[in-house]
Amino acid sequence: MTIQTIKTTPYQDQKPGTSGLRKRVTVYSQPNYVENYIQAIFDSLEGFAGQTLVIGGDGRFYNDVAIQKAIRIAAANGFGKVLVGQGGLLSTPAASHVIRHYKAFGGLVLSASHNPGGPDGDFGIKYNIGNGGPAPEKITDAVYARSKVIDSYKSVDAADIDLGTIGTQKVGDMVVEVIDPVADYAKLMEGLFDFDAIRAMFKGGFRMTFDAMSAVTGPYAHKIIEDMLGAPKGTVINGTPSPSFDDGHPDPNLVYCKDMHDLLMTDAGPDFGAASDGDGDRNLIIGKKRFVTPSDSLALLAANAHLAPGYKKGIAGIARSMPTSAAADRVAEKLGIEMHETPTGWKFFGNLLDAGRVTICGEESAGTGSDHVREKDGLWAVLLWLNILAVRKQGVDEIVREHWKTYGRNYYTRHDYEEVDAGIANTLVDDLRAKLPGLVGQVLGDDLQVAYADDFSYLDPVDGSTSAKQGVRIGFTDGSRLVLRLSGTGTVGATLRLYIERYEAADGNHDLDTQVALAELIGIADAIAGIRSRTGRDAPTVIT
Ligand code: VG1
Ligand code: CO
Repeated sequence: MTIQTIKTTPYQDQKPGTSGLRKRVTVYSQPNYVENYIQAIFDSLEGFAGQTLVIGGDGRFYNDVAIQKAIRIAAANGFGKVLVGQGGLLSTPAASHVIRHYKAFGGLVLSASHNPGGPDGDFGIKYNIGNGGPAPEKITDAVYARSKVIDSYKSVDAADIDLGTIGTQKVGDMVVEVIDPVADYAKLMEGLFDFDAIRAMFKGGFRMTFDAMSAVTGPYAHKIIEDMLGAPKGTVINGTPSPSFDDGHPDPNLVYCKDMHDLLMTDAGPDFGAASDGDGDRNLIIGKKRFVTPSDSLALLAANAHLAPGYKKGIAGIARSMPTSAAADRVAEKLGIEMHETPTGWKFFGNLLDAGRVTICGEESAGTGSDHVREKDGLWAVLLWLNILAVRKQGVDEIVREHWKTYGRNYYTRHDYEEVDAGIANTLVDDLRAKLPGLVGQVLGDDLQVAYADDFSYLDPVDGSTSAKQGVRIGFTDGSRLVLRLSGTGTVGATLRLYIERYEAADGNHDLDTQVALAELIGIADAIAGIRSRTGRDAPTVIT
């Protein structure tokens, strides 16, 4: 094998966002764009000679091309072994598990998650460290710095690997093992949950629909939900991964899963509906006539986790991203366990999980997970819900209502304004930041008094690092909250996210329509930030 050192010119835009580097396929297919970025990652790491690297992706367009490049660059840089999912597939949580299970040095997760795919869609590359989780900012900052000055990368002159056949091949001195992407993950799930109880529930006539959105979760869901848990064939829909997600938008929310939602709202619909995103780390949960917001789902899963064998000893603590509603905080308080508020993005949970300070984590964006891996995990959340339903022998709606009667309800919504002009969005946020000190103490709307107004800064209690400017928060004395931040995963213009929350006590009214319950706060947010006047939009692009 000849190791080649190939001259290259750096790009200035390879800055990782909330979750890896996401760009249009048209950007990624520029000369050496992939090569530069992967070499910049390896240049920012130490001690991987002879070690194992895991590679897998969500099967989107360009996955196969990028994987072959990644394998050659890994071989030239001295990795001893690559583990790659058959067909290049590994869901993000499964990749995290494979890294941990085989004690790999790290992994490359090739995905742009919920973003659309295809030749005109998005692609993404994320590096995960040996704990199975996304690289912390210390590493992503180093990768970006390196990418701006890189002048060569290493590769080998080897043929493509056959990704279709399970087994061992060689690229020069490096071993490449193509593995079943589902097997190890399925075994992990079987150890965490009461499969017998869930099987019995399906046998008793329980009906569910799982929408894999033509993305990576299909093979996992077919195997676990239909084959292992005995749900009837057809329970999993859109279960074959497609490079363009069958021209869909693999984001499991009420916009892109509207048909399923509408079906669940009818008497004839199934008992339970669920979906996951492009790379399988997000989840959507809908019971018969009851949509469960991700923030509520986090609180409910934390409160009921002990019903699953994997968590029967209880949970050590809970962490949620800052914009996620405070519903989980009330559960932590009642259980007498630690509660942490972190910036957006799973990378901030890693230290807390590694230190054993939290067991369950979640984000308002439909991500929930636990210490079983170091990523959010869509199917895990679905299986924990099924486990809880099977043990409690109640429907989703009943369980949710009981939860609110115990803890109160955090009405919650997120309004996204997508593809806003980046200049306008940045000015909007800057102007809002400048206003914050003057807001404290003011009474807005009828009688909402501002208790605090700041730009969230996080001090990691484990490694002492600080992450500033993580989103504007305006909190009111009654516990209501407005949060505004710019997305770090979009690829065109800027996406403005406005998060709105209001607490209604345990004995309060839990039956309001969410948008109605939050109308006053939504109006206040617009008045302070001038979202509609500045963006020229009269409504959000997506409401979740
Ligand atoms: C979004 C979500 C965030 C999530 C991230 C990655 O980030 O808000 O909670 O961790 O996507 O999810 P942003 O910066 O666009 O708000 V995934 O499933 O796309 O890897
Ligand atoms: Co995802």
